Formats: sequence, structure tokens, C-alpha cells
Amino acid sequence: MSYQTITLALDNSIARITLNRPDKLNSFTGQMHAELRDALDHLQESTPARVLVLTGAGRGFCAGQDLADPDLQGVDAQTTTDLGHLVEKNYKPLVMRLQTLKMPTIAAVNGIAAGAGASIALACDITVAKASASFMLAFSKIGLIPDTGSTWFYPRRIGMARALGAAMLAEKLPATKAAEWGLIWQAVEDEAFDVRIASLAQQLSCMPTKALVCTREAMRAGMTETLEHQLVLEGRWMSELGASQDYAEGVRAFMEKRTPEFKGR
Ligand code: LHQ
Repeated sequence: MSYQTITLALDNSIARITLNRPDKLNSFTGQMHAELRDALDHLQESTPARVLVLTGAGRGFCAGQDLADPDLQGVDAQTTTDLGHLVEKNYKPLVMRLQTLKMPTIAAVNGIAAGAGASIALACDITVAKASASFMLAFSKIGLIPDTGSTWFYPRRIGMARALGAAMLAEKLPATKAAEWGLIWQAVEDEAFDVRIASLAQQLSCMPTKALVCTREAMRAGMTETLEHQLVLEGRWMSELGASQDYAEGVRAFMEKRTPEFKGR
């Protein structure tokens, strides 16, 4: 499939998806969702990639749903489309693809992340933003609730008071404040952003990929499991990873006092 609204680049084991509608701040259209599904499926099934960087072209990261997209129009002037259907068809699969990808994911938030654009930035494993970027739950401005996982991510990361303030007031939350509050991993000075993202991607691409993916799964399970059951689950992940080549290499390298060469297996 050739893409018009995104680009997919593979540089050794680093994959980069760029949302590429800069004139519209990379807002989501039905076509962009279809292309993202295709690109993520490709990464899941048939590439040597060991880390994904998701970013935006131009001055924005993503402004959420394109409010002019024909997908939002009903079949005629008298009807409106069922937004729940669009969530089910486009946004839920996108979040779940990111959350189950067999490699760690970095959201490189190069500018404003609004509406579902903010949610997608948080659906990645590590969210790093330019200091000049901001996060905005724009939904209340158009009479909607935060979606694409934001009602799950926000209260868990920054607490209910801040989550409700951010959602109801729909103000821009500067990236530096988002990092201070624990919504994202890091805000980086604009001039240092590209280098930081490149070095983070390089670092993650050389790590034991399976362990990172299991870490994501384990941390997520820990949000809802009892401690007792979580301890059982941790044992299962340890069984699985203890049989991996990367674990054997990690221990061998430690004993031999050298840097491990992980293969992601
Ligand atoms: C846009 C958009 C946009 C179209 C900027 N659409 N053109 C899920 C399920 C189903 C349905 C509904 O939604 C959802 C999830 C959602 O994401 S709902 C929330 C949708 N997003 C928004 O409401 C955000 C709307 N955008 C804004 O509030 C502003 O554009 C922000 C604050 C993001 C940026 O402001 P500025 O930096 O001042 O830029 P701008 O407003 O001038 O935008 C630049 C261009 O991008 C402009 O086009 P134009 O042709 O006039 O130059 C905007 O119309 C266009 N654009 N966001 N979501």
C-alpha cells in the first residue's frame, strides 16, 4: 500500500511513522486511519524493526479528528453519523495496535497534540515532547468527551483533579507542565529534541525487545490486578523471558564484563 497521509521509514531496526497532513496539523481522516492500520500491521508482521517512533510533520503533532472529514457527515443533511461507530472502527484499533505492538513505541511530540492527538501520544510507551509543544483535551469545546483512551490515561497519570480540569477547561497544557505532572516522560528543549529522539530510539532498538514488550503488558496489568494475581502473572512473564536468548546473553555479558548484544529474541 502506498501512503498519502503518513510516511513509514525504516532505518535498520528503527521504524518511524510520520503523520503527514501538516496543513491540517496532521488531524486524522478515515484514510489516515486506514494507512496507519496498514503500516502498523506491516511492522507487526514483517519487519526487523525493534522500536517505533511516531511523530508529526510540520509544526503540529496531531490535532485529533479532522472535523471536516466526510466520515463525520451523515448520509444526508438531516442525519449525523454515529461517532461511537468511528471510535470503534478507527480509534480503538489504533490504540490497541500501539499497545500490542511487538516493539517499544516512542511518541515524539513535535508540536500541539490536541483531542485524539493527545490520546495517541499517550498510547505510546514513552512520550517525549518539545518544550514548546502542548497537550489539549479539546473535546469539551465541541461538546464531546475525551476519547481514544484519554479518560483512562489522564486520571491514572495525573490524578482526578488535574484530569478533570484538563478535560473540562480544554486549555493547552504546556509540555514542561505535562512532564512535571507525570503525564509524559520528558519535555526537551526544542533545539535538543531531534537528537534526544534519535538517541532514545537507538538505545531502545538495542535492548531486549521481548522484555520491553512484556514490561508494557505487565505494567498495564498491574493497574487493575490484585497484588496476589499480579505476582502470579510476573512469574509467568519471568518463565517466558527466562527462556529467551536475550536473557542468556544478558547474563553471559554481565559475567564477562562486556556490553550485551541483544537480538530481540
Ligand atoms: C483542523 C483541525 C481539525 C480539521 C486544525 N480538523 N482541521 C473521535 C471520534 C469521532 C469523532 C470526533 O472526534 C474524535 C476525536 C477527536 O479528536 S475530537 C477533537 C478534534 N480536535 C479538535 O477539536 C481540535 C481542533 N483544532 C484546534 O483547536 C486548533 O487547531 C489547535 C488548538 C489544535 C491549534 O491551533 P492553531 O495553532 O491556532 O492552528 P489553527 O487552528 O490555525 O490550525 C491550522 C490549520 O489546521 C487550520 O486550517 P486552515 O486551512 O484554516 O489553515 C485548521 O482549520 C486546521 N485544523 N485542527 N481537528
